[in-house]
Amino acid sequence: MNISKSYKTVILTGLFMPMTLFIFGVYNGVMQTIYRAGVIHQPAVAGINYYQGLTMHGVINALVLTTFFAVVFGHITLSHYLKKEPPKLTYQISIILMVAGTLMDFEAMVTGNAQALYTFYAPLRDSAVFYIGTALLIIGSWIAFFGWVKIWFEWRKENPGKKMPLAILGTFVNFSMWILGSVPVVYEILVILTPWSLGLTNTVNVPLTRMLFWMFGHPLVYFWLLPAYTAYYTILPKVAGGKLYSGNAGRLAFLLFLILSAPVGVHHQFSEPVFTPGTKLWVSILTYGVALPSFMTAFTVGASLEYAGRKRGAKGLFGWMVKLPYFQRDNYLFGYFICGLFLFIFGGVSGIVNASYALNQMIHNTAWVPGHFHLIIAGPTILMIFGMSLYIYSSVSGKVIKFKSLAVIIPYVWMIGVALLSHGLMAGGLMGEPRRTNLGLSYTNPDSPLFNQHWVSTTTLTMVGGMTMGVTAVLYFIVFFATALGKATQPQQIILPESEELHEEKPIPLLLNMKPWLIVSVVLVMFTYVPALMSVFKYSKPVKNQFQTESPSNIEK
Ligand code: HAS
Repeated sequence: MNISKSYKTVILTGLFMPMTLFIFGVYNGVMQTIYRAGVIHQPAVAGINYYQGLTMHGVINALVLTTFFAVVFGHITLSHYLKKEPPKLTYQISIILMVAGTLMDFEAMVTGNAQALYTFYAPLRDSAVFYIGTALLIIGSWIAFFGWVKIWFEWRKENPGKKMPLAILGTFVNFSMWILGSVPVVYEILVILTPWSLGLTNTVNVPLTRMLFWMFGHPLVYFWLLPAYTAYYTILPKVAGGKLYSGNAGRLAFLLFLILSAPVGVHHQFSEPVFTPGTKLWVSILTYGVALPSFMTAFTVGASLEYAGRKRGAKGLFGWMVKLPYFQRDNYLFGYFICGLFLFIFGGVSGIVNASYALNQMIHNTAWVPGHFHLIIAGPTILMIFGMSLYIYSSVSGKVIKFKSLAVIIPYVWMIGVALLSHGLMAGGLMGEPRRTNLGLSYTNPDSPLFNQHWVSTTTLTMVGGMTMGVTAVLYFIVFFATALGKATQPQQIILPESEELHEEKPIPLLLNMKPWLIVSVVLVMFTYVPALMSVFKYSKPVKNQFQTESPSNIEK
């Protein structure tokens, strides 16, 4: 599909700007591993302290890059399948809010006025600039979605009886869940934290803010994942040389995410005394439930890959794994997808460990948790962003991808880096190594009375992984920016590889209508959070306490 100039500018800005900031995100990630391995025994390097760096790392990588990419991928998906552009006003207002919000966040983080990490837990306090910037970033992404809904209804009127394409269902599920989860955090930010930060109120209800954050925080993690799932179902089978094993299974998986992603945030708060055991048990059960659509995906995507491998001449039980197009210059996307899937197996299994209340007591707040989530965020999420950003930038700008051979090997080296990093973190976590701690000041500093030699090897392994990822990211930046800054020599268009379905499946009405699923989703959220909210108000109250990241002492006293 041809593309208007303004839409093209919005899409390219939505890729170029966060990818530029990602340089800071990556730098601060590598620095984390160096501090923690005890190579540096200082609270700050180059004017950026440990928590400031960790805040930049989390906010840029997990909030900014992922949100921009989800919006850009949504634009491309909707326009590719519906052959329409969303209303200009929506995509322009959306990008303006997102860019303005991101610049505000960046300013606050660079100047040290936002150091409370990507979870911005009170009573740590960030500047109002950071809070408002974050709200703008989120609200901007909603506005893009409203534009897609409009063109979807237009298309449906023009194409009566046609099914919603699976990729659009994936995108709509993702953004419906996103809105459901992000309304509470926008409330937290604008109604509670911003006035508190400006000094207009002098107390804050800490458990309430944490609960509102995690009502958002869990849908957020699936918001990172679902663009990758959309690509696994609708693009990967094609680039693997096969077909999608079952479209209905894909539809069911997405719809299950819609009802189960939002009500499970309390599983991040199992250790908090404010919730009752009943709420924790209920959320634990739902958490096992939300693993189901991922198990289904493992089966459907696995079957699609097996079909592709057999079509390529594979024999025997596992021969298909060898026949897949791993290192092909003209099919570089495959590597980004398969490496993400491989890492996700281990990320998913570790998530299931976390979901058990009893096992969670062992690993909560240890390095195991970042070990778990790097296997997913730095796995399928970032690898999909890497691969598809190159693909989209090249097709929309008409610029040929530079250093293609490098682009082919990047995902494999990155995968090795992530595996080492996460293995180090998880092994350390099982020995009690804390997360979110500058270990180099104490536990991995031989001169400190707190020195713990058991954590030296695990943090060193983590650092080797982190450095491998850092070097690979630099290679990726070379490919991406060389492509982006090159000359346009090809037609500029919106185009996606489109997988066919293997079977002509009977349409199932329930899988073609999002409405009942949306209703169940809201009911489950109420069923979980009304009792949770009642506990919060029963067992906690607003306090005057305030802390700074550098010191554990209460500033109020
Ligand atoms: Fe999680 C903490 C439970 C999935 C991200 N998680 C986190 C945090 C993040 C995060 C960021 O119950 C920390 C937040 C913080 O800062 O405190 N998580 C789960 C469970 C799942 C899960 C049960 N998490 C994710 C996903 C994330 C993510 C997805 C990001 C995108 N997580 C938890 C819990 C905590 C937690 C607790 C709190 C811990 C604490 O105490 O703080 C499940 O949904 C996972 C299901 C996944 C699978 C894997 C399916 C495998 C597939 C690949 C197949 C491969 C193929 C290739 C087909 C069952 C689909 C084969 C071909 C070849 C050739 C090999």
